[in-house]
Amino acid sequence: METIKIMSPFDHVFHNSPDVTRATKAHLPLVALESTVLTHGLPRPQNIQLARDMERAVHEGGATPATIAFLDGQLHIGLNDQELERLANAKDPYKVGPRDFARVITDEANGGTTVAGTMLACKQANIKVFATGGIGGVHRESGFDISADLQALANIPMIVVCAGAKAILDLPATLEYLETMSIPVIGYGTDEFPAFYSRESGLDVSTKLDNPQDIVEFARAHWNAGLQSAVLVANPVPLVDSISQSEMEPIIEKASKEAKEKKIHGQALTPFLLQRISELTKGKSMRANLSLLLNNARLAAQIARAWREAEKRKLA
Ligand code: PSU
Ligand code: MN
Repeated sequence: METIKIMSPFDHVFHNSPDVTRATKAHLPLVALESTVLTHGLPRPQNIQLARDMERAVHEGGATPATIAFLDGQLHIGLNDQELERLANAKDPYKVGPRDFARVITDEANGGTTVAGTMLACKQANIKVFATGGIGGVHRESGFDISADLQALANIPMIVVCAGAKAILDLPATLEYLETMSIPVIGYGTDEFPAFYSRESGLDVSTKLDNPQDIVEFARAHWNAGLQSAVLVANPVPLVDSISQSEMEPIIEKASKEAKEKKIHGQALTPFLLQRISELTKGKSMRANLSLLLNNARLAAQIARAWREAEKRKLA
């Protein structure tokens, strides 16, 4: 079926890569990947290595990866290797949430899109499945620092695969917010909400599901019921790379205290905490972070395939 393209004022900054265009036209499975993890979440050279590994994991899972980012104020849905490298080495890239779109466009700047920023781009590009590391949430340091990720999850209907919310956050408050905003939290093979570096948190998910087909069926039922919110899939970090909550907690407390003393707040807080925790664990937390990111890319590819299968059955 021919689709009629409606031009919007946003079109002149919006670019699908050739791979993404091909996959979209042929109704092949697509997985969006965020880029703040490259620009602000990981140091060089781990960031570019990870970006390539995540793309490969999605390919091997039978889907097309679409890393989303701003280059020179243009929003790219899908980056080639050269563009990935440009982003990973960009000087002072922006951290782009939804409120920063206009700024990065008018400044013609480079930027990594956060979970919320990536979801906004996915809405424009009509991508339904997205893999990240850990979503943002309610910070411990200030009850008013609530990530825009939660707003996006409340308003953009897609399946978001994460390893829980980042453990640096107030997890009970974050889960309450997700409930208030009618965002289902699916534990993938678990009843417990994973805590990013750790598989355990002592907190509940709203549903436990064990395979990609069931997740897709659940998401369809959710949207058919008239809801616009995302479905959050919480996929625990692989056991071999996980760190127990009791080992992580004193380290997170220490990093959090330092952030308060240094008066670090706003956009800088999450990158500061992630980096400080990596130093304090001598890189162990970063290994867990890399491992969970890859694990989420793999699961997202399976879900994207199940999504396309379900779409085909619906049309048949
Ligand atoms: N997951 C990671 N590392 C990261 C992030 C997620 O493993 O750096 C990023 C995501 O892009 C998320 C952002 O949207 O951190 C949250 O930032 P804030 O708390 O300022 O909203
Ligand atoms: Mn914040």
